[in-house]
Amino acid sequence: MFEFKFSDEQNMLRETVRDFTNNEIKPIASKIDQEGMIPKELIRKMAELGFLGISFPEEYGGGGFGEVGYCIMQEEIARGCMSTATFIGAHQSIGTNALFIGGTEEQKKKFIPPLAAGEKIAAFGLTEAQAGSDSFHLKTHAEVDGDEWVINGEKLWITNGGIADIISLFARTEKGITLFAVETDRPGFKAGPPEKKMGIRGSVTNALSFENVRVPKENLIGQEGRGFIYAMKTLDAGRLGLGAACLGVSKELLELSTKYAKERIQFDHPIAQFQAIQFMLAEMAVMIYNMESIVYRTAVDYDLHKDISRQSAMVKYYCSESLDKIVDYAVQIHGGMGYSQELPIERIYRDSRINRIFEGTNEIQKGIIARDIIKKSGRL
Ligand code: MYA
Repeated sequence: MFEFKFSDEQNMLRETVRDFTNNEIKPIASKIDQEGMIPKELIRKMAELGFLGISFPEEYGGGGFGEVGYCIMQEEIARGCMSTATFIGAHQSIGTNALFIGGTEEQKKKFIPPLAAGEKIAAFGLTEAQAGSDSFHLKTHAEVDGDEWVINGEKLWITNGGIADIISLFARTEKGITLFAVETDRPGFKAGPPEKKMGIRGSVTNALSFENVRVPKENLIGQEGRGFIYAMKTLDAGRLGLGAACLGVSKELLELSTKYAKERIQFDHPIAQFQAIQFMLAEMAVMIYNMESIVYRTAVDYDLHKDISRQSAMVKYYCSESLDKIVDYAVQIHGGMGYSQELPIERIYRDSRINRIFEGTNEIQKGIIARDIIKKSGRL
């Protein structure tokens, strides 16, 4: 018999993160949005609770909860604040995970513990002005000079770029795209001002420039020329975590919408009694059930070290498209109140839209899915 069931430990993790979100994140989520930053104090508290390295094995200072645990945590964090979920995702799921995926044993032992403990913050440096969807054609480059690599180039749209201590940086060398760990206190590194965005305003996004930035040879992560594969493998996990965050906020929206529909009286009846509203709630619930099913099925496979490239592209595509429909229904059900800044719905509406764009646009995800289907002659 196959049973879909979380362990006691996983349920406890969910409870812990949910309490934290209710007590520490929800009360300041609107402030985070308005002030365009996540308070250092909140980051410190999350670090203390082990949230910033929850997925990594304990031997590298992580929580040992794997991808399933990471997805549970991101679901609960996103219920309160998508800016905070984005900060965590950029730090843990792609920034640090790239070093974990590509690094040698020695490099993992060196770089992962301070990041998993949240003593240092990471960012993922792949995107450039002319290398967004076409990430393979990035131009940032690195040349050897004695015992060091010298890096030159510009990165764009880097989440956490302006607050990171370490960038997992993808640069071109003679042997192809290569991953480097670049500490941001090295001379020649500069972060531009935070971008002004439609949503996830508390998550900082910056352009970065590298002008003759020197790193020791040991900062070349894994094998020279293997960087693109490391980037793609990292994004496999990142896209899955993004799906989990979409799932969490969708659950929050369904709860808020149901509560409101039961309380709001029109034509002498709670609007929950009207079929037009019921159909929206039903569609939201169906999408959430589907999202939950694919997120955790894929997370289990990731923890079993299976290749999840197609599945995580499906998760990212389906969950972000569903969230957009769900948040739109939530606004509709709440009517004028859904459009007002008095409730969190308006902020969630703005925050949701990015999920169809970052970690690879949904058009790129469909391309990845289609290529795999064609390669396997239609067999899943
Ligand atoms: S990070 C930036 C995101 N950027 C992207 O996602 C870029 C999108 N582009 C691509 O994914 C690739 O360029 C595509 C590659 C797919 C188009 N595992 O021939 P190729 C190998 C292992 O397919 P291309 C961001 O936004 C492949 O076999 N290997 O290349 C973060 C081949 O190898 P070989 C793989 O045609 C924002 C080689 O690579 C994989 O150029 C912050 C080349 O491949 C793989 N998976 O197309 C986010 N794939 O040559 C924070 C390929 O040996 C999020 N290969 O045969 C936080 C969470 C959200 C919270 C929000 C609140 C709700």
